[in-house]
Amino acid sequence: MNPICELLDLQYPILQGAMARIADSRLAAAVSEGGGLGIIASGGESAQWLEEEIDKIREVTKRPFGVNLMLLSPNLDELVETVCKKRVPVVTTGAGNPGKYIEKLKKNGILVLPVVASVALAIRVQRAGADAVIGEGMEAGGHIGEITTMALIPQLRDALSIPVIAAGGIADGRGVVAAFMLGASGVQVGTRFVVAEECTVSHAYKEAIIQAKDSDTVATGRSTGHPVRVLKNKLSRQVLALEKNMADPEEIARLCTGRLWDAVRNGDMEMGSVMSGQIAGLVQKIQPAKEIIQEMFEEAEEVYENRTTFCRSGSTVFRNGSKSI
Ligand code: TUI
Repeated sequence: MNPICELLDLQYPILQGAMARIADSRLAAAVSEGGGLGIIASGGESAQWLEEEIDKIREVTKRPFGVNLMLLSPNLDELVETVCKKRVPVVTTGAGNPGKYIEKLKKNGILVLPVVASVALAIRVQRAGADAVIGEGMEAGGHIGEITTMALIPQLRDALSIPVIAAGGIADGRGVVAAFMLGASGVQVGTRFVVAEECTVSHAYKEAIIQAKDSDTVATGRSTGHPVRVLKNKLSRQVLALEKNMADPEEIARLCTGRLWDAVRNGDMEMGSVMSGQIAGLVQKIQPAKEIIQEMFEEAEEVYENRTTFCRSGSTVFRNGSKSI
């Protein structure tokens, strides 16, 4: 049995990325009902909003779900209280070191899966009692670290005894197989779930992801210490120009305030912050979340069966598959 399916009681070892302002109970419920782990993103939201979303997901699914705590949230203590009070099954964390909250969460019977962007932080959270880590490469959308998924996952695997889930650049069966070959026991997918039928973002946001090519994202905000991957547009060009001129980070922060909301709810694709991973170029159509999950894992099986041999004479492990060259 897969260790992530076992730990989280899932049909498929897939987590839905906790996208701030995007991942609400409607998307999370659809992913959980589809056999993965749906996650409600609390970044930018009030404790009351979170409480209502937890109630809503419990009304529509009996399957496990998670809540993400964005560690830069100004109301973080309140959000921690809420997840403990509501006894959510799983918490993921992002954008910081969750060390000091892990004990409290564990005492409330919550499984804790921090998102990490480096081996150093992963070792610290394992020591603090994390149940697994989500290693997120810089191909991912939103707030990112510096290391790619390809380089990060095997290094996490070697450094840790807890399971590793791979995130960043995964949107189809090939990505799933690649992640597992690097040592991951599960995957987390964000960008492809933005275009799920059940995702409540503006239609313009979904369309922008579907239209995007491989080179259409850029990381802005490196100078502020909080790099964020977004689709290139007028806002990203303005931010990069300010950064090039060594503008005051306060000025950049002011320019970006409320921009994610503008993209997500108002469909502003020019001056909104359209967070997206580099894999957007692979995302082709709007589909129900359940279909996305099934398609990814059916493809993963097929890709694994038909893998190309790398050994001239053919080893017993890496035989020629029917489609190999
Ligand atoms: O957190 C994310 N992705 C996000 S959060 C977000 S909301 C936001 N908006 C504007 C600015 C900042 C955040 C949008 N997307 N992914 C998980 C993640 N965590 N990626 C990278 C990290 C990370 C980076 C550095 C985690 C820890 C870290 O260092 C912590 C430390 O203290 O060592």
